[in-house]
Amino acid sequence: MSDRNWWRGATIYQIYPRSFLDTNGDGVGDLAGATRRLDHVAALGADAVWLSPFYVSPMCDFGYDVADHKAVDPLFGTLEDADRFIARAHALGLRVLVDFVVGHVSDRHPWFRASRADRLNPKADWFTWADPQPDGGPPNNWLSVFSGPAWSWEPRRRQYYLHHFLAQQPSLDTRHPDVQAALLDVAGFWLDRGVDGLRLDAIDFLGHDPALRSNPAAGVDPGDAPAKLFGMQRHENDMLHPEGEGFLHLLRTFTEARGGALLLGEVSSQPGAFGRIAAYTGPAGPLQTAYTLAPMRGPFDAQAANSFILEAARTDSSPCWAFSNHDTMRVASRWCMTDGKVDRRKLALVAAFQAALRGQLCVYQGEELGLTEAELTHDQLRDPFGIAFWPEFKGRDGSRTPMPWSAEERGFGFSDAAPWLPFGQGHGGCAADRQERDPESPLAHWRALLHWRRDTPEIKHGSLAPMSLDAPLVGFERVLGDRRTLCLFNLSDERRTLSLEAGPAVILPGWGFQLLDRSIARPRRARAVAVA
Ligand code: ISL
Ligand code: CA
Repeated sequence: MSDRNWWRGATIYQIYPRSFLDTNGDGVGDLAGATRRLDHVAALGADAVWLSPFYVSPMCDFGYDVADHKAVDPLFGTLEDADRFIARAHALGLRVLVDFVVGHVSDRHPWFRASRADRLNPKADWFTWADPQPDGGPPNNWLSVFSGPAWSWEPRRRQYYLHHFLAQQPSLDTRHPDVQAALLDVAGFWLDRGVDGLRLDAIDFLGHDPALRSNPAAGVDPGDAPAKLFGMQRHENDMLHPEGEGFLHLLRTFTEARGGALLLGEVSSQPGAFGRIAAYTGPAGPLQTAYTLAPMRGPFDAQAANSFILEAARTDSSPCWAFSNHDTMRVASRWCMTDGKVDRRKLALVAAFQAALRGQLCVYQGEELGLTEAELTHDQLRDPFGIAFWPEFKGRDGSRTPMPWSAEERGFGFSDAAPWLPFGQGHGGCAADRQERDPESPLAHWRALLHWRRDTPEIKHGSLAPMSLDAPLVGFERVLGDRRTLCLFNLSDERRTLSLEAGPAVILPGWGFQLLDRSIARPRRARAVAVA
């Protein structure tokens, strides 16, 4: 396997720097803190680390509103701290991905400051500007993901500008050659500093109908609170337009010419997400891999698991499997509860299922500790998305609370000061140092799983053949050459029996899983990961 293919089957650990480790006592995690705990990431068995944005930003969207792509926000440190992070990661054998917010910038970014000044400046067309309707209203009915219209008025130009997210996040026109050159320059800046890949934010929003036609109306899914407004229309014209891929192809060509870099896309949860992942990551697609929040919207049952298995089996697609991240409810609270409490067996099963899939993995900080979604009061919320939709949707802060490193230390080893968000309920008891001493802990399971994945060629690189089993059993076989591993999962509390052609009936106890080597037809317990 050539070095350029290091990402195949890789596990990418996501660090949300604000909440990882604070080293200067201001209650906010920083790059020096992220660097200090990289040994935790390496010991877990990850291959790479993705750092959420740490660039200069007014932090209206906690860094996803970039005001200077080439400078570190003082809250997080300096450019030298970023260099030290990269060097330390490389010394530990970890690749580094940085977040690349290609679709928009902060309204304080010099590009937008110039563009908004008048209609004739050199950057006048770097963003999507449109005249008002005769009644003064916005040019069409497009909505922002974060609530309200996707258009805001700029009195100096007497025009509206497009923003798919906050009004403070004007959308770039990535079809404009000067914008493309400026973005490639940013990519080059970080590649020159040694990063190995880019996580590309919200790529489904890069293209829209050039005629700016309104979206057709649609029903709202009442169970999906963030869709309360956004889901009131079918997003036919404001996003998912093929032109959006144009810049991604340019970026791929650019990175390939520089020795290669991993491009990891973030695909929206609009219907057809996995089809789009195939289009982005298949043979003619611009990216190596992409993930979507779509699977995180529903329950984890046999039907859902089978649908993920079918997606993982597609040879025309290279998905990245993420079950938690900074945008969504933590997996422990979503899929792993029994009678209101976290069920360690379910945590282990979901982790094993994820780790056995074909493709790449994203593991979000704290997922390896089995952290639950924190419950915050309205006063404690910082996320504008949550503030806009409270109380139906409580936003994303519940997944962004600080990491508990030490059960005994003050501030759980995260910070000496009051943290920017409170710790989640019970998170102190889940601290990493406590789990280090517990061989049955979620951390121990995750370590075993990720090392097993790394050391088992058919799990890391093999094809995936779905098995047709009756619920509550689901399973698949991973195959590489003459190596085969059966991955079987019992999504119930009861023992089940299964006849396999190669051997005797196998009993799968509880919410457990076993891995079998068909050639020897007996359970091959995956080093300490099987749950009985
Ligand atoms: O599916 C969606 C809308 O249909 C959303 O999940 C969307 O893809 C997601 O909100 C995009 O998230 C990314 O971009 C945002 C930022 O706030 C998130 O943190 C980031 O992950 C704007 O930059
Ligand atoms: Ca700090």
